[in-house]
Amino acid sequence: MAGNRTFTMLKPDSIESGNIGNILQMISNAGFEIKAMKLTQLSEDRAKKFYEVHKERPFYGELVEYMTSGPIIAAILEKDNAVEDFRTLIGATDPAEAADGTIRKLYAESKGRNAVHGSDSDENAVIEGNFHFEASELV
Ligand code: IDP
Ligand code: MG
Repeated sequence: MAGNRTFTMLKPDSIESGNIGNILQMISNAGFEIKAMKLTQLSEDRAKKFYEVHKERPFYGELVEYMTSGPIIAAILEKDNAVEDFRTLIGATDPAEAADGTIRKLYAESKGRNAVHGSDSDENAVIEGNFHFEASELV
């Protein structure tokens, strides 16, 4: 994935609120190409593992409960400078702090229920992509 791929999840709130079409359109309009995508639901064990880095944080339990509360869409996206550009497109973790025009500003409900995930480094993009997809599922 060396620099040109990132990993995203459209989180349960974006599916519940009916915004996945709008969000995928924004991702496409920003120049990202979808290399893999699936509708799936995280088990408690898998959500705990995905967010293990946050296990000491006070919101960890709430985060795992929310991320297992309904289906998600997992996807691998390609674009030059994918990780950084996608973080710019989604905006700050808390929608109250997210820039105008970002996905979280438009569609996130709160700091916890914040519509989308975006990898924070090239290394984590690879780890997270591999967590959700087999090599054979990539185009
Ligand atoms: P990020 O998704 O913008 O990278 P992180 O700090 O890595 O943000 O946190 C991971 C996820 O944990 C967030 O996207 C959000 O869903 C949840 N989260 C982060 N901080 C809080 C909080 O203070 N309260 C509730 N949930 C939080
Ligand atoms: Mg993060």
